[in-house]
Amino acid sequence: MCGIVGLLAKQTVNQAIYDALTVLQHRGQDAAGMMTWNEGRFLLRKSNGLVRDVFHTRHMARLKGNLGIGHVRYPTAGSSSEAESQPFYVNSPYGICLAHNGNLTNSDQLKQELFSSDLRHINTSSDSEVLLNVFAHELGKQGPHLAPGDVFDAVRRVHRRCCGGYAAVAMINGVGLVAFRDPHGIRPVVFGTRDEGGGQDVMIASESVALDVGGFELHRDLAPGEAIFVDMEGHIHTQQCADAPRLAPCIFEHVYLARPDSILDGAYVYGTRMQMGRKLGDRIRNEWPEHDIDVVIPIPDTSRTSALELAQHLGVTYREGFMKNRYIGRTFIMPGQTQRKKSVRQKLNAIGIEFQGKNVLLVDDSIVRGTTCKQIIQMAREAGANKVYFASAAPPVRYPNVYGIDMPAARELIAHGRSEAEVGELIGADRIFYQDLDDLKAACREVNPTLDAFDCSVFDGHYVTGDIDEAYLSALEASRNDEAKEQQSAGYHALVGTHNLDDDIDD
Ligand code: PIN
Repeated sequence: MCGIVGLLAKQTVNQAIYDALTVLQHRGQDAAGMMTWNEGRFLLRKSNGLVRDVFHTRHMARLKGNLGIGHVRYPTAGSSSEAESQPFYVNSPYGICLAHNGNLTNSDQLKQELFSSDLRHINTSSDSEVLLNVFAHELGKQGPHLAPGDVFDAVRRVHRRCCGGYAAVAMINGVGLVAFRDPHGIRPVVFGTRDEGGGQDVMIASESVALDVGGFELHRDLAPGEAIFVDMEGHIHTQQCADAPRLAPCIFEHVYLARPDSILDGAYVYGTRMQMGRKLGDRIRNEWPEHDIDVVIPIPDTSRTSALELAQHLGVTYREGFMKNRYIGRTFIMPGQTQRKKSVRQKLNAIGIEFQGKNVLLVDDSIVRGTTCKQIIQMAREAGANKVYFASAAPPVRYPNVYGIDMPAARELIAHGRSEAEVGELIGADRIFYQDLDDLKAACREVNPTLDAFDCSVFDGHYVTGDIDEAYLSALEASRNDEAKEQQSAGYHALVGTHNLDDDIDD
């Protein structure tokens, strides 16, 4: 997953984009980038690392202009090389740059088409470069003077060619800011405005928190298949560009990916997580009315909201039994299993008095690979717990994600092909409780009753785009399991080491 932002303002945008990227940092900590447009030229700074490490004062000073886009990346397709950090740029037609969150599921086929029919070369393994080139090619079919309708026609053809989950923001040299969302609205994107006195500024971002920090008023989410075009005067144009749009947003955004203070598709994530806690509490009480749980302990941070509600609903004490080192990155989001394993103990420490002699119910947002929760259960035992029960606010994650979340190999998922009880045993829990999938959907609908369908593929193996088969999943597994990614990454770093001119030419 990644975070994207676009801004057209009456004043320099670099600081506001930087601030927005900082609040979207949870969506990707592997690389960051910003491209601004100033007097007919694009200015770029992108590199591996956190936002605060990528942009130095000297870069910011050179990122001039009142129009810009930004990106934070966690790699899904392709490697984690600097060459594949975003935004990407193409010089024809007009000069376009683009930042993308999601994953194209027909990227290989598109790449071939781009080369043989559209005469375009893709120089990385990133599907975002593919998306940009498809958009550029389709835009090139419109006349030399782009009207809003021309931009929307191009997006319409992008939707016809591209499959998968994608939310993208782009700048067209001298024309304006564009964003579009895939016809199922799998990945989120919102927009809003602020009036600083000199006129209207428009921001587009993955999550509403980015708008909050900049003082923007949230207008709404882009509808599935919809595009927004902001012209150079700041006028907003929107149009539905998909033939058969149907909202089915990724439910995992509510489980874990999004910040709780974001509002996605009209649902406060904080609220959906509270409901998840209630539903799970109900399930535990129904399954085990005579339970002997002494204390509910969240595994920080994401599960706190659900765990607190779960405890209250169950009538059990809630306690903070783990302290988190806030200066360490999220475990889930680091590339490579070796790194993930190593960081758990650096990240969390148990507070002995909350565990000694007690039957504890640990709550996490989800169980994905099962490696960190196994270690955490072990830590709880070492801290003196009597019984250690484990609750997941999400159902078992059994299937790979193909829409931009890094869960590519089924065999890396602990619940793949296993029962709930088998997972409990493997992670060393005395008893395990999972959320029911219908309850998870209901939790989101309690907050926004109009949310009808979701992409729940990681839980039920049903891929809403309808184009995923076994062959696709096997190929994905081969190219994107942890081992393959570690190797790929090493190769790219060596290449970048000799060819990276970023500091010289771009910033
Ligand atoms: C971590 C959120 N959350 C913790 C991410 C662990 C799965 N993992 C998904 C649980 S935080 S494992 O709150 O953002 O810090 O199943 O792969 O072991």
